[in-house]
Amino acid sequence: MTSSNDELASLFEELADRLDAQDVAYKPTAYRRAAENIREFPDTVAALAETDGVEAVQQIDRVGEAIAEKIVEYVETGEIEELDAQREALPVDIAGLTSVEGVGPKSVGTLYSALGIETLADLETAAEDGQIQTVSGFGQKTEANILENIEFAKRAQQRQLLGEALPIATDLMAHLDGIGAVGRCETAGSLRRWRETIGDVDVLIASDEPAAVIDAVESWPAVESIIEAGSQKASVRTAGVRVDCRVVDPAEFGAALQYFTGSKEHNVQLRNHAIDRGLKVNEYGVFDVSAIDDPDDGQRVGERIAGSAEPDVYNALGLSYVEPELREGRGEIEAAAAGELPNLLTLDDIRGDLHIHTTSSDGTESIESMVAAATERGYDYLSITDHATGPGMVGGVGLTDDELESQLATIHELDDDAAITVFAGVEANIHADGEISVGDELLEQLDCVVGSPHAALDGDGTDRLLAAVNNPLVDVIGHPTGRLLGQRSGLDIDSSTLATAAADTDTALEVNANPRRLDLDGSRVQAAIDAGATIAINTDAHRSERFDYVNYGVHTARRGWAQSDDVLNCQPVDAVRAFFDR
Ligand code: DGT
Ligand code: CA
Ligand code: CA
Ligand code: ZN
Repeated sequence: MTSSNDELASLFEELADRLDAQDVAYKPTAYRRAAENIREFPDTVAALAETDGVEAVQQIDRVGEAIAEKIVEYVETGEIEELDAQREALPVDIAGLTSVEGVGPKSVGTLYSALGIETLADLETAAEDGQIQTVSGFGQKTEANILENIEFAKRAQQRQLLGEALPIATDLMAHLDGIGAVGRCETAGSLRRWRETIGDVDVLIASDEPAAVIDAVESWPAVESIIEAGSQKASVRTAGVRVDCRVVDPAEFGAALQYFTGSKEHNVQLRNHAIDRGLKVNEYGVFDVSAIDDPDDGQRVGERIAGSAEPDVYNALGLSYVEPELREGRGEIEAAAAGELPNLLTLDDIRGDLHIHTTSSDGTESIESMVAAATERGYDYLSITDHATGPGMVGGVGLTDDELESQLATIHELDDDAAITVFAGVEANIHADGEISVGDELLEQLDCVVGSPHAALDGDGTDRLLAAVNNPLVDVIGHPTGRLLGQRSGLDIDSSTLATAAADTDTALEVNANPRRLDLDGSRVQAAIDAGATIAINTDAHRSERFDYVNYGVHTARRGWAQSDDVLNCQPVDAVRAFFDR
């Protein structure tokens, strides 16, 4: 199987980390930059290496002959000799160890030499025993931080990004779709609720022929190993993800779908709501048990009043249908009972994107190309928000104020000819002190100013973001916490305080739709909306294909109870312009 760009890039990042751990100069930076461009390359680099060889691979920016040779070596042999040698020289779980916030490759090298730490478990034991603080360069405070952050890293290691799990689930569903024995088939669990990370993928299949369905699951080409296979259930592993498939009776499919979608909290509240009404709800149906002496005596007791269709399960309990994204036990049962659930926005409500990049900074397509793609999608408007120079911008990425000024003129010219409205914008850095990395005079001329934190992403960020929200020239706060799922937790923020200020100053808070970010997350969106703030759902696309990420943003906003009138880029262009001007 051909390696994806992502896998290939990860190898060079691992090599960079290992060299860094041994204090090798320059090379790590070169490998990291190459990795970044490999990851973003529009075609499959491994395929290119296979067919056209070393020279062809060198067309990738920052990939020189030495790196190109390693790519070809990997494609031909499945190994990179230098990486293997480095793995032997430093036999540590570098990805695991560096996933602990505050532990970089250099610390890994030092801790290995001083204490022989190879794994996360070693690190935890050493920190608990107070050994870390004895190593030169590591104080008591660092040790305490490591202990605190290791929990997050351990949990993150066991969960997959929604963005990785969803395509896998979609592939399985397509496979099952062609099987005669398969009736209705739906994903359940956290994936159906669009949670940003997934413990495992759950799939439910309605069928009267479970054996044939289990066979079909086992014959899914993506299966790497079969964890267990029974008469009604099969669990398999693919690409590091566990997939649980359950076959259920079509008459009970709706109840099973409700039960296995969760969340656990939602189901507990739903069960209590049912008991209060003399009803029983479980994975087999909703049952009227008012005439039954012991409702707990068996699963299918009393009169079945719902089971085959999921909406009937809610309706039989006197509730309006609760969308999966709302099922987190955050007040949705009470709202459903009162008929006060939000009318959630949908993908069709999105009219434009207010945060994207082009070749002027670190994007891979021209402004014209991004505008054409947005027009093709049926958008009414697009904001061009290339990076301004500043901290967190590696390798000279980012525009100076002068460059931004000339880009602004170009965009306004383009806007005159384009079929859609093109806003001239910028993504400026919000420094640790809350200052913005672009001069006021220029910010005033731009239509759309996105301010985002890019560096110094730990500790409490409320005051820092408040300063930006209160800056009248800032229109949108981009990826407010700066978290990267599974990598860093980002800034702590008091969502309500921030949202109240954002509502007062007409500043939108972003849901960054990149599946590595999904920042704000659902509960923060809910807090923001409760405080009256406006949300913007942006992809931060660095190439037009990534406009598709908007779907992750929409579902994340739905997890935060968002309706279309809560979202800036669900509004017509004049309303958006007026919002920018306020
Ligand atoms: P995950 O996989 O950790 O991302 O989260 P879920 O929500 O997909 O959880 P999972 O796969 O363990 O189980 C799927 C659903 O099945 C879960 O959301 C609710 C239901 N469920 C599982 N175990 C229990 C339980 O012990 N009690 C209740 N009420 N529901 C459960
Ligand atoms: Ca699950
Ligand atoms: Ca499961
Ligand atoms: Zn951006």
